[in-house]
Amino acid sequence: MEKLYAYFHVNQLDFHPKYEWALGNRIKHPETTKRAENIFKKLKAEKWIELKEPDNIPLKAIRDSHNYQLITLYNTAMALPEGETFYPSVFPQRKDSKPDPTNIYHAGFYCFDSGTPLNNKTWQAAAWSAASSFHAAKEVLKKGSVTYALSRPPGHHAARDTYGGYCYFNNAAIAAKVLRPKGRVALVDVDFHHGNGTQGLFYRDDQVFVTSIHGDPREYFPYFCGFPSEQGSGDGLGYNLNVILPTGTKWRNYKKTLKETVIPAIKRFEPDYLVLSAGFDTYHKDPIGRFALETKDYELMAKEFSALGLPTVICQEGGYYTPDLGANVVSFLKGFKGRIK
Ligand code: OKP
Ligand code: ZN
Repeated sequence: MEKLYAYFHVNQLDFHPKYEWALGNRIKHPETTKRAENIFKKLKAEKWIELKEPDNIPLKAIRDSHNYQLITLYNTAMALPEGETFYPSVFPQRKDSKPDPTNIYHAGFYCFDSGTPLNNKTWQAAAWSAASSFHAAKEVLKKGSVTYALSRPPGHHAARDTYGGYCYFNNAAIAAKVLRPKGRVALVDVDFHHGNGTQGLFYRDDQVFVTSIHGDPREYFPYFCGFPSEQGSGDGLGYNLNVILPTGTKWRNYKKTLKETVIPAIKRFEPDYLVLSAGFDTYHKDPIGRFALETKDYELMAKEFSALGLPTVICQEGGYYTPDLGANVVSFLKGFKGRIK
């Protein structure tokens, strides 16, 4: 059997978000480097997985998904003194504001939450995270295989012009845009949270079908979107599918939704490629997500996607119960064994 390629660069570890707010309490930031380290360690122990260091990402590939103001802002953050972190505290209404992305104090214009800090290493980590998914997609384009990107920091909340939800560059969208010129792409988001950034990036696109399964946005982050009524617009109408599952959902019901709703919708779209936004904050022990999946369920979930028989890029998103994160990722990747070439 050939090996499953997993992409990761050590520079992704240089960024350390410090804290975020939870009901007025300053809590340790959940998106730690320990997450990636735990995944890396577990991948390394699997003989059938080959770790690959990605090349740099061309700026063009970032610009395909993000505008120059957002890119400029991260550049501005690079000039912050070592150890200094910027948390926006002013979030203007978008109408009539005159933001300047070379001024770090204007970051709130481009940001939609208070848990996604900027410092002089944000660009580096986010760009190498994007490089991991970019090169994972390039490999799939070349070989028609299945690859995994250990994309940390995650990406699915980042839109063309905004960041938030621990996300800076939309890694999965960047992967999808590598594949898009060669065929139709189904992008499936199984993170506990709605992939608002991804939805926005492809909302008017009929060549990329975006579907997300998540907790109720009336109760959980990102709160204001992710509803089934959001179905795309213009050419993209009918190419966006949001599915909300109840708090506490276990594999039995998750599977039912996959089999009855999500997989049939993917098949109707007749995609040539599959991109997965693979979040593991659906885990029963996750401190942020509120579903109740177990380690073995991730392999079963992956088998449902693997059965589609599509060239596939798997991008890491959330998952905050660090001790079991690597095991959950390996379980998921096992579902694709036998599809590796
Ligand atoms: C990122 B991803 C908890 C607050 C939650 C934002 C959650 C971001 C999730 N105290 N804040 O995994 O989709
Ligand atoms: Zn999440």
